[in-house]
Amino acid sequence: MNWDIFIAPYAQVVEELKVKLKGMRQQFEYEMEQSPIEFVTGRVKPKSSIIEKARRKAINPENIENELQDIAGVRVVTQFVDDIYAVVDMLKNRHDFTIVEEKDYITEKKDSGYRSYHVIINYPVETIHGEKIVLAEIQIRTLAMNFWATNEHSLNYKYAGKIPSEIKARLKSAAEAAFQLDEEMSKIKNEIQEAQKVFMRKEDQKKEP
Ligand code: 0O2
Repeated sequence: MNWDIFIAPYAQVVEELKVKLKGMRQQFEYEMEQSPIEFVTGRVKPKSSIIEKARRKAINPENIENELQDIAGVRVVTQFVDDIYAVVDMLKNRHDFTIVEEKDYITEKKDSGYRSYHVIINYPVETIHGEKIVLAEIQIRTLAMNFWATNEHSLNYKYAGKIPSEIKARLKSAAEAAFQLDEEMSKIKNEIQEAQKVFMRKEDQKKEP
């Protein structure tokens, strides 16, 4: 298998999805005061990680395309947990790809403490040989979830997947602290919005003759 030829459609999908999702963010900024999308990143899984994951999951090299869902991956980072679900709803309303699976690791966090919402899509990409349907993964998470996951991911890399149990326990409690921060920030935002509404109503009443 020629690796460059194999990976080219995935690289194309990552670029297209980044443009589209960044476009959503831009549109929100033009039309509203704030966007549920803070930033968007994307990457093609490196060859060594694809081979390692396929081996770990006992995937036949012939089936990598159909069974490895995250060779093309984009990440949407939001400020608040509510924003994650707003983004998921928007993804569901789109017609340029179909959702094949959803993994809600927010209501059901992973053992490590990991929280995020994963949407797996079938994305039709145009190649020089015609249309090709490619699997891609969109990870949607808050800034706090992203901070935790980025750190935990680098530690996992540093310890070659064998993080000492004491550090694992501390990471789990750090994940809870990050989630509590998310909840507290949401409460503060909602209370401020409520207070603003009451203030506006009172201002309107003052103007009435
Ligand atoms: P990378 O470097 O991000 O590409 P799995 O069996 O869990 O490895 P699967 O079945 O594809 O994989 O499903 P999952 O767990 O829904 O999605 C895997 C991806 O989610 C990971 O990709 C990570 O990006 C992220 N993820 C899942 N669990 C954790 C976790 O505990 N900590 C962190 N930091 N990220 C997580 P890769 O292939 O691991 O790596």
